[in-house]
Amino acid sequence: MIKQRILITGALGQLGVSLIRVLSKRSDTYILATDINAPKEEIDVDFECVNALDTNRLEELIVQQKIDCIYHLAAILSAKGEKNPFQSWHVNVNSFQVTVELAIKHKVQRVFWPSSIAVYGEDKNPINAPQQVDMNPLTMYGVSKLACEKLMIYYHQKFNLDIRSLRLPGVLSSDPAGGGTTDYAVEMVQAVKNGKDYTCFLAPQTELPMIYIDDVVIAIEQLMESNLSNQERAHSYNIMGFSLTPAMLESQLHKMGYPAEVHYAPDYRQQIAESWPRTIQDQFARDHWGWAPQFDLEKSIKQMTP
Ligand code: AKB
Repeated sequence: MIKQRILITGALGQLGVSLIRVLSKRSDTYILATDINAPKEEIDVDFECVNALDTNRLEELIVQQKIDCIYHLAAILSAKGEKNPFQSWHVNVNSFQVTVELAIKHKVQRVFWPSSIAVYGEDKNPINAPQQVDMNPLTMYGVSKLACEKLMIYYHQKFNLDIRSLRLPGVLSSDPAGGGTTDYAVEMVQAVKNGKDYTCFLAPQTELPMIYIDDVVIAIEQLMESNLSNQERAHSYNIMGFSLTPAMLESQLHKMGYPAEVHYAPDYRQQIAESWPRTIQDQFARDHWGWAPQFDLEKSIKQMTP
């Protein structure tokens, strides 16, 4: 018997692809995946090409499919967003607004939406950045994520919308992200594991928090299934797996027997990375719903298929 009917936006992105792999194994869950692009390979769940800004079509789908849970993943990431900040704001904030408005109107029971470490920016490159601190993000992506974190709290207070969120660091996975500042990590692993030299767009000592995709999916499932108090629901929870620099990744790959060379040519993404924390505190997630990462760097690299 189907207990939950889920709609996912941005379903073909780095997060969506892995989330679908896991959620589609549940026999009691119906999944409708949507994305602005068509899938290149067949996927195991119902799929429809929809722009996450298309209120009318999304509303039809929510009603037709009796959707009771939305994972809103569509977004333009930090580096791509800086090429066209107006579009970045438009897509990131307005698609959030569309999702939330439809969720409230159609009494969707629960919404998941990912925020990002890009919301930080006040204190350049701090170690162990706290969950709550003054924030002045450098990128439009960060500005839009911070605005949506505030909106999330507003809609929860005003309409009792059950919307939950993780503040994600860079994500390592076999599927590429696309348009992010932390993408170098996936690119380097893929190139070097394939025996190809790689030129990294960040400087070797640039330290950032990272996480392996399977840990993200586990965290999403835990967060979505946990009983949170009203106060706890108001957080976009920091989580991280390990901290990483390009030099550490290069050296780990060499240690694991991949000899391809890494070169460094930092570009505009260096400044973005330097505005983000080196590590973040994830104690709230640990205390409130039992978050604990399973993957360190070596285990993550082993899992990643080139
Ligand atoms: C990006 O690099 O833009 C993303 C993020 C940290 O949210 N991976």
